[in-house]
Amino acid sequence: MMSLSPNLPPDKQREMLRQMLMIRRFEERASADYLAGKIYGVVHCYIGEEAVAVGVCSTLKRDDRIISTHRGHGHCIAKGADLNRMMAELYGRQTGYCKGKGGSMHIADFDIGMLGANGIVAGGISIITGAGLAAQMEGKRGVAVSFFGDGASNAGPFHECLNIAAAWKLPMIYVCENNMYAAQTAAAVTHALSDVAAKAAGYGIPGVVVDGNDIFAVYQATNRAVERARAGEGPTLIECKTYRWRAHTERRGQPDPRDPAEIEAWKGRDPITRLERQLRDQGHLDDAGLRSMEGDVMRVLEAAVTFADASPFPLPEQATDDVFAA
Ligand SMILES: Cc1ncc(C[n+]2csc(CCOP(=O)(O)OP(=O)(O)O)c2C)c(N)n1
Ligand SMILES: [Mg+2]
Repeated sequence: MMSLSPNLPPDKQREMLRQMLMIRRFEERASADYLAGKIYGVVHCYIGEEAVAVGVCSTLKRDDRIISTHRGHGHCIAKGADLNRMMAELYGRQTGYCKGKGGSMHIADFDIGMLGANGIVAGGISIITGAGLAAQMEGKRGVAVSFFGDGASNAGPFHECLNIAAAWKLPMIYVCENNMYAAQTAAAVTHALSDVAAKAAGYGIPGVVVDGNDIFAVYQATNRAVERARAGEGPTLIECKTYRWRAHTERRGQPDPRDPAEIEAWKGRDPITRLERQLRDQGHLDDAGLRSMEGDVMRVLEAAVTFADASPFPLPEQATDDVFAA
């Protein structure tokens, strides 16, 4: 069952589907190219969780700010990052977001309010709470969104930031992507509560649980939180229950202790198939429309790969350029 679609124009709903498809195809390619040795560093795939990034970011304006995690491609794409520069960064090229020296976990684009992926679990929560304070001081009704995992919700920054954001009524939306695991550890091993959202009560702010594979449920919960934040009423914690389809990172022989039956069951709740079916049922999408959308996504992706592959690697003498401290 999918929640009722909000009163969104069909064009916007199709755009949400297109963005989810873009994330999935981008990562399928990134995974294949990583295993083929064309991509360096570490790649953490978001496949299966696409409805969270797209559902949340679809409620935001360009000037609103978000921060991401080590699993950041979905957030980047949903906030409008440039696919060419993203792929070039994964390929380690000069034309990438970090001139090829950062890789997957350091992509940022301040022009679109994307303050960065982050390899430090929970590290982004503090940075974006500072951006929430900045938004409050700017007085332009901007909001700031923190994406983080179930594992990160056990780390100090989560608690410190929710506390101060609640006390100062910062225009924050804390989005926990509860995919039930932190690397190899099941959430049940390290959480006494089954709902991360319940922790909001300790800070006197609303905490809501949503089906993170239902894009409209994510959209509606975020929209309410954004309205509350823009009205100066303070932060909300939204817990999106979801699941990653792939192992923690892309690596040959990467252990995945999860039950294959559990993985299959979650594939049956594919957020993309669910939205596609709903759009078809409403008469907003047909076979030709879907084919053309897939074609567009693949064209953008292929162009990004071609761009990345044709770009130069950074030169040895550029190794310390843009390094501010060592
Ligand atoms: C401070 C810190 N501790 C440990 C790690 C190693 N590490 C990387 S990802 C990860 C698990 C994070 O789990 P979660 O927050 O649930 O995010 P998910 O990977 O499930 O999206 C860990 C422990 C790290 N990167 N940073
Ligand atoms: Mg997790």
